[in-house]
Parts: sequence; C-alpha cells; structure tokens
Amino acid sequence: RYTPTPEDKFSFGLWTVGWQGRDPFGDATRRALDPAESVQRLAELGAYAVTFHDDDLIPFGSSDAERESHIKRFRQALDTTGLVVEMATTNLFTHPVFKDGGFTANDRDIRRYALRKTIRNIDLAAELGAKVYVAWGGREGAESGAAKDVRLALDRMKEAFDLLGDYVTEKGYDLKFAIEPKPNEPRGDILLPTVGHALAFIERLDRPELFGVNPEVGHEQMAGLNFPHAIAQALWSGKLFHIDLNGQNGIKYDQDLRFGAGDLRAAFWLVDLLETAGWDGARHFDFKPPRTEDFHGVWASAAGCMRNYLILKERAAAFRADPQVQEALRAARLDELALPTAADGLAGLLGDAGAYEEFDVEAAAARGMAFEHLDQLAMDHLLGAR
Ligand code: GLT
Ligand code: MN
Ligand code: MN
Ligand code: MN
Repeated sequence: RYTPTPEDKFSFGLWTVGWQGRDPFGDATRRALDPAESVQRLAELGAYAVTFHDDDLIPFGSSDAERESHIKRFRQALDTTGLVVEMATTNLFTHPVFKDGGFTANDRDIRRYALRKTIRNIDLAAELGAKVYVAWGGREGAESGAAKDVRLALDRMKEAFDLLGDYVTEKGYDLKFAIEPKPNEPRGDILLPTVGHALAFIERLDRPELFGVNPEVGHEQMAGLNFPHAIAQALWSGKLFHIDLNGQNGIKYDQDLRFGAGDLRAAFWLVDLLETAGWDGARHFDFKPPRTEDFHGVWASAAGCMRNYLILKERAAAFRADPQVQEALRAARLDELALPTAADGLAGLLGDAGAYEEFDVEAAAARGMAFEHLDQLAMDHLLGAR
C-alpha cells in the first residue's frame, strides 16, 4: 500500500535531493551527491524519471572531455536502473554572470550567452529523450523601478523564446517548452510572476503551440493564489505541459517543502484535479529536503513526496466514489454548472420570459448552495474519518 512504482510516473529534479542546504544565512549542511547515486536511490524508492539542469549534471566550467564523462556516467545509471529523463532545464541563475538575468539581462552579450547555454543543453535534453524543456527565469526581474524597462524586457523574453522555438523546429526535436512562473526570490520581483501572466505572455509568441507552463505549488501560494485553480485554468487552456509539486505554508519565502507538507487541503484538491482530469505527464517533485536533514532525512523526504501523493490519490478517489458525496455534489448543483447557459442561443435567451420578466429573483437568492456539507465530506475523507 502506498508503494510507488514507475507506473505512478514520479519524477525528481537532481537538484532536489542534491540540494546541499546552502541558504542566505548558512553554509551547506550536506555533501554533494553524485547524479549517478541519486538516480540509483530514486530508482530504489520507486521513481520513474529524473530531471536536470545542465549544471547539475556537468559542473559549470567543465572541459569537453569532462562533460562527456559526466554524461556517460549518467547514461549508465539511467540504463542500469531504467529511469528516464522526462524534462531538462538550464541553470541561468547560479553564476554571477546572471545576476541581472539571462534572457532579459540589460547586457546584450549576457543575453546571447544565456541563449547559447540554453541551446547547448537543449541538444543534450533531446539526446537523452526529454520531452519537456523548462524555463524558470528566477533572475529575470528587478529590485528597483528604473533598473528594468519591463516592456523592453518582455520584448527580449519573447525574442529569446521565439529563437528557441525556431531552434527546436529546425532541429526537428520532439520537445516543448514549459515556462515556470514565480513572483519573487531570488529577484525582488520576477517577470511572469504567476501562471496567469505566463499564459497571457505565451499567446504573444511566434509559435505559441510549443509553449506551456510549469506551475509550482509553492510559487503560486507565495502570491496568495489558489494553486488548484491555476492548474485548472492551465488545463482548460491546454497549457499544462509540466508541474512542480512541493509544499508551502502561505505567503512567505519559497519553502520548497516535500509534497503534502504545507497547505494539505490544496494538495488534496490538486491531486483530485490531476487524477480526475487524467493528467498523464510526470508527477514531478521540486522540493528541498530541509537543511536540518542528513541523507537518511533526504531519502525519507523524497519517499514522503510520493507516499503523500499516493495517499491523497486514494483519499480523493474515495471522496469521488462516495454516494453521499455524489448526492452532495448534485445538491450543490455541480451538474447544473456543466449545462450550457443558453443552448437555446441568444434569440432563445432574449425570448425567454422565465429568464427575466418572470424570474423569481428572491426565491433564487434564498436557495442555499449546500457547499459546507460537501466540503465537510471532503474533510472527512481527507482526514480518514470516512
Ligand atoms: C530552482 C527553482 C525551481 C525551478 C528549477 C528549474 S531550479 O531550484 O527554485 O523552482 O523549478 O530551473
Ligand atoms: Mn520553489
Ligand atoms: Mn526551488
Ligand atoms: Mn520549480
């Protein structure tokens, strides 16, 4: 029970379990992990895939020969364990050269370098079989007003993504891009701060069909937003290309807790949504095992992400299958929400006296929505009380 298998499609960034615990106030508390070791341990825990930044796999500044040997070791680990690479991404935030951003740095030569670094890793991503390429622009932003002309920065951001879209198209790669929003941290304010901003931006690109979003639980919650609602809109738009699962307690610094920690009710509704919507992409965890932990804690934290997902999946399915819940959903008129408002068309609507002239506004206003009973049933299922 709750034992993950590759069919569950759990995926982990190499940088998650590999996080050494460096934060703005303290040094690393753990040694660096060899990517091959992470692949091995994650496979033993029941994961199906790993994801990486160029620099997670090939330390920044490696020679071509070193680069090849790192890739070879990683490939061997994938081959022996059966783990796959489902997504890859670029580190455009650690090196000081990116202090003012990559694609939107004011320095033109830095923008060109950022694009070349990205393109180099796109080749590797395609070679390793990744289907999604994530772009998290954590350094694309500002701390002060005049420092960034946001309209020009968005022009440069569009230019970068248009070039990347041209590149994968010319190469014939089966690779789509997923833009990851975040409101702030490390920049004071980051461009494309929420899922909604990213969705609107994508429609301005030359090849919008190649671009979707990679929402992260904690990032929307840092902005005080409802994460399942953001995911629902991304799904509705056909733009949920990838997802970063983790935990966050409200509006504060990016906590990156293991999935299920933090806002548990949001996690329950998220799993309910992904499972009922038939999400068939990876369940990708982007968390940081707290720096209090040794390696036992790291693997316990990774296992906890998957276990919590499976528990919530079971709880959500029990909720949906419960006859009392189905009755409560009808009482709350969810079935009615599924009906078109005017299947009779505009003429039908305008000619319907019952819709207006004879409509009993007071009676309609007096009807309770019965949401509290429905929500308590969800709570009971979540808490294992039903
Ligand atoms: C970084 C960031 C994450 C992004 C990763 C992709 S790296 O740790 O905090 O949210 O998903 O670049
Ligand atoms: Mn985060
Ligand atoms: Mn993070
Ligand atoms: Mn993330």
